[in-house]
Order: sequence, then C-alpha cells, then structure tokens
Amino acid sequence: EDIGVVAVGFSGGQCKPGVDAAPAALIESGLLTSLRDELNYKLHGDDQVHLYTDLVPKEDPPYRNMKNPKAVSSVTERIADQVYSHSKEGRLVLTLGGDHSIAIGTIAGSAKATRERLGREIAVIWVDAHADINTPETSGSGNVHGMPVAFLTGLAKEDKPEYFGWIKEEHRLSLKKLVYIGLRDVDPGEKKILREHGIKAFSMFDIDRHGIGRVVEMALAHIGNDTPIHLSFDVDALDPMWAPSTGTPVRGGLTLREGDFICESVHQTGSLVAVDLVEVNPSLAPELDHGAHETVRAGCSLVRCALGETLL
Ligand code: DIR
Ligand code: MN
Ligand code: MN
Ligand code: MN
Repeated sequence: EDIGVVAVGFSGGQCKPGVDAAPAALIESGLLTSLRDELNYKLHGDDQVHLYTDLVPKEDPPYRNMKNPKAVSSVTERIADQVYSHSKEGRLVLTLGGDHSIAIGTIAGSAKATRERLGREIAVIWVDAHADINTPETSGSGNVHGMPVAFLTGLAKEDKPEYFGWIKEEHRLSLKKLVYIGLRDVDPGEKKILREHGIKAFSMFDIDRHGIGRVVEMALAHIGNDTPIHLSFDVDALDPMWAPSTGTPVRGGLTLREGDFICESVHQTGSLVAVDLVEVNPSLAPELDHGAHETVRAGCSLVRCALGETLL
C-alpha cells in the first residue's frame, strides 16, 4: 500500500515556537522507517521537512483579527496542493504538523481529491481537546489554529485569495460529515456554533459516560458506512500525562490507550484516506522528565495505530 508523507514544519497558526520541530523529531524517532520496514508501506514524498519560509511574508499584520493571516493562508494553500497530489494518486496521506492550522490545507486537499477520484464527500473525525471552530470574529486569541474547522465548513468565508479566499466549494467539508472526539475546552462562541448547527461532538463527558468503545462506534455510525475518512488528531486530545509537550494542554483528557483505540478503529474501517498528527511541541514542558520524548512517542504510537500496526 502507498502512503504520501507531508512533513510540515509550520507554527504560524499560534504563538509558541517549537511546534515546527515536531516532524523532524517524529521522523528521527523512527516513525517513517517503522512504517516502511514493519508495515511494508511504500512511502512517497518527504523525509525532508518543509519549512515554507519562501511563503512567509515580512509584513503580515492582523486581518479580521487573525494573526499571521497571509502566512497561514499561503502555507495552507501549498499544503492543500501537496496533499491533493498524493490523494489523487490514491495514496493514504500522512501529514506531520505543525500546529492545527495546517489542517486547513490537508482537509482542503483530501476533500478535493476524494471528490474527483471517488465522487465522494469526505468525513472528518477531529480528535482534540478543542473544537477549533472559531470564526475570526468569535476568536478571542486571533490564532488561526483555533479556526480551521470554521474555514473548512464555510462558517467563515473570505473573498481575498491571500486571506483564505483560495478555499472553494470543492475544498469544503459538510457540517454533517464532521464529528469530534475528546472535547473539554470549548469557547462560549464555539459552543453556540456547535449547538446551532447540530454538530456531532463527543466530549470527555460522553467518553466517561459511555466508554471509548461505544463513543467510537457512535462516531462511525454518524459518518455512515463506506465514507472516506480524514482523521485529524491534535495530540492535546491526550491527557497531559501522556502528551505534556503541546501548546495548550488541558487536564482530564484521553489516555494514550484511548487515543490509540480511536486510531485503530478508524484503520479497521478500511475507509481512511488521510491522517494528520499535529501540535506536538518538543520545546515545551522541559521541566518534566522526558516530557518531549514521551510526547513524541505518544504521537508515533497514534500514527502507527492509525496505519494498522497494532491490529492482529
Ligand atoms: C482557543 C484555543 N479555542 C483559541 N484553541 C486551541 O485560541 O481559539 N486549539 N488551543 O488547539
Ligand atoms: Mn486542534
Ligand atoms: Mn487542541
Ligand atoms: Mn490493515
């Protein structure tokens, strides 16, 4: 089986440096070689990490309250092309972030390719402590990593191409085909959006109540059988006990085993078309013994599970 790898060293969707170093750390710890040698995947694309420095302008003042708007827009537009090219060839696309703003590019690219290749709309399983569905207007922080879902679903729109106006209908995701798992830190404006649009979301409360097995079953049932799935996994969905080195850790999260189970279950559907792993920041939580190393290890585990390594 063929995998397209996109290694994205980009941190402009939020304010903490270091998340750009994650792809190199994941690759150095042997993630890609194990996919190649143990799972016998044929890898295409990068072992080299893209830094997209040519796309980051010198002047990039806020626009509609967004920070680094031009940089994030042009980097995600480029990522959309990279993911599209792999996906159009029928490869499963693995993107190693970077902050979660990069999902604007990965999902735009896989949505477009899947429409063209299979004539199908993709579904997205968004695993995260956060909903990342702020519009530029509801966002308190101005960080675009808190807005990708709004742009991808058309809740946020913009005409100017240099400010995400490049996102067209073929790049978008239907609100009905979106499902969240792991939420526990959702802004008031985001809660209103989730409620008003009836978006399917399984919070930590739901996981405590029903167990992870039942929650994943319900999430997959919502998506429907035989729908191409894009899994976007923010490592901060895991409890900081397992993934301390991330920009916005929130206590009370998934165990590593619960995260792995989500990934294994999605692999088992046979419908996976793309996986993102984002928000690993090896420069954070240095006060914790082996914090960065453990977080990288957790990230590798999630990806391996999504690609079927742990299933018999
Ligand atoms: C917050 C935090 N909702 C924001 N979002 C984060 O900035 O919009 N997403 N940390 O991962
Ligand atoms: Mn996120
Ligand atoms: Mn998050
Ligand atoms: Mn398999």
